[in-house]
Amino acid sequence: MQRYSGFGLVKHALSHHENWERQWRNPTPKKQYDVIIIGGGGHGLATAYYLAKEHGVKNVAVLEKGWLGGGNTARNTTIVRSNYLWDESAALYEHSMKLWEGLSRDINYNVMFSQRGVLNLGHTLQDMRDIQRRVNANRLNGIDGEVLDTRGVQEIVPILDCSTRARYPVLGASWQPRAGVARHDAVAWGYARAADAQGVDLLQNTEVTGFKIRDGRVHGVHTNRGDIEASTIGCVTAGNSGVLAKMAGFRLPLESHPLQALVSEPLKPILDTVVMSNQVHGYISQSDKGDLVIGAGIDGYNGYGQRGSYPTVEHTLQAIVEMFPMFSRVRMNRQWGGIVDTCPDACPILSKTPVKGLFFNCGWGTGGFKATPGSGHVFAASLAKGEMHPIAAPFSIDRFHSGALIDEHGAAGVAH
Ligand code: FAD
Ligand code: PYC
Repeated sequence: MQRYSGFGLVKHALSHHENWERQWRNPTPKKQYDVIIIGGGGHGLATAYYLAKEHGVKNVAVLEKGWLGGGNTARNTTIVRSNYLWDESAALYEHSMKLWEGLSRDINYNVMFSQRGVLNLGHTLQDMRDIQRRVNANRLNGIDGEVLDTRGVQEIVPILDCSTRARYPVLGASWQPRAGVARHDAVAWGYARAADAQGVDLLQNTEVTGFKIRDGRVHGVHTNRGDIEASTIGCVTAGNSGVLAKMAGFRLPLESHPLQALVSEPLKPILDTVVMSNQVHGYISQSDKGDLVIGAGIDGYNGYGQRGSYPTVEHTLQAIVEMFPMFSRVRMNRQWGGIVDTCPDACPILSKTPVKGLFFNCGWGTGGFKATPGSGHVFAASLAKGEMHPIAAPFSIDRFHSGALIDEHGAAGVAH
């Protein structure tokens, strides 16, 4: 990490950014790489970083049609947790959680990972049964979790309306203390800088427009900056994955939906944990800047516009005000949307494809930010070895033929 003297800091603070050191190079694309990663979001950048660092595969390019992190990675609400129901997903998200716990040190970049805990509220007897079951399953998998009653929830969040007057009274919650939030763009920038330092070429404004496929094997890509060869390609394009699969000549069981979020004006510290309610249908945390970070479900229609709609905003704020009446006079500052790719079983796809050498990492839907380190780590191992890593293997597209689906609709939470 670059060190500045006190004088250097003052000079740079007043310099309007002239002569600031670039965090990564802006290389000209080579004609050939060993591995191409399509998509410069967190998952693609993490994949490139671990490929270079852990597998010694350094002749790697990340091709990003826009700017690094400009997809869902820098548009999400940054909730990180690993309290998923089934063994396969618990293993994947907990692998990620452990990497989160050492990430700032590993990539030498402060990703502001804050383990402030996540509450998933229960409002009905069935919610509480599901919570009990999920927490039991989590504990069997060595994942921290507790079932709280109404009083336990109120102690953690005194400003939540836990009264019996509430339309959906709070009967309790699952509580994962190691869960929390992180700074999303720092995650993209941190992985980008670390990958670049390992020799990875980060190619922005480079859009993949087609694949070079011969005899059932991939040989490279067509881009708006010319053709680039590679015999191993990882496609990590989130909401656009269906479009890329079509270019490669197959279909994936994905739907692309807008998912939006909004932030309020900054407030003094008032909420020091994350609260999610599937039933009332909203979730909220407070950023270190003080804004309330708010979201809810996907927009019901399919689309590729990185924008949302008024009805979802209104519905989301109704839910938040219902749970936190004291926020009714807070003003909203900004709203935005991303495009998420949802799978029928609310689990991702990490898989080989019908085209040899072409792998897909997608279908994270509304919940992939938390998986960024783990997904990159196991996907890199899969690309390096040509075989899916054991943690990734259950998420193959074969499950849609075999029927071995992993239904995580319950744990996927509010946004589904
Ligand atoms: P992205 O960051 O979307 O990266 C994919 C990249 O591929 C994009 O940059 C795109 O430009 C690029 N690309 C696409 N097509 C091409 C092409 N043809 N050529 C080159 N590049 C291409 N998850 C959580 O865990 N917790 C949350 O709290 C949470 N909240 C969310 C809130 C919102 C509003 C949204 C939208 C999502 C949320 N998510 C959350 C989901 C999470 O953001 C995503 O699952 C995750 O960021 C996906 O990361 P990625 O790197 O796969 O995709
Ligand atoms: O997966 O925890 C999650 C989440 C929260 C908001 C959007 N996704």
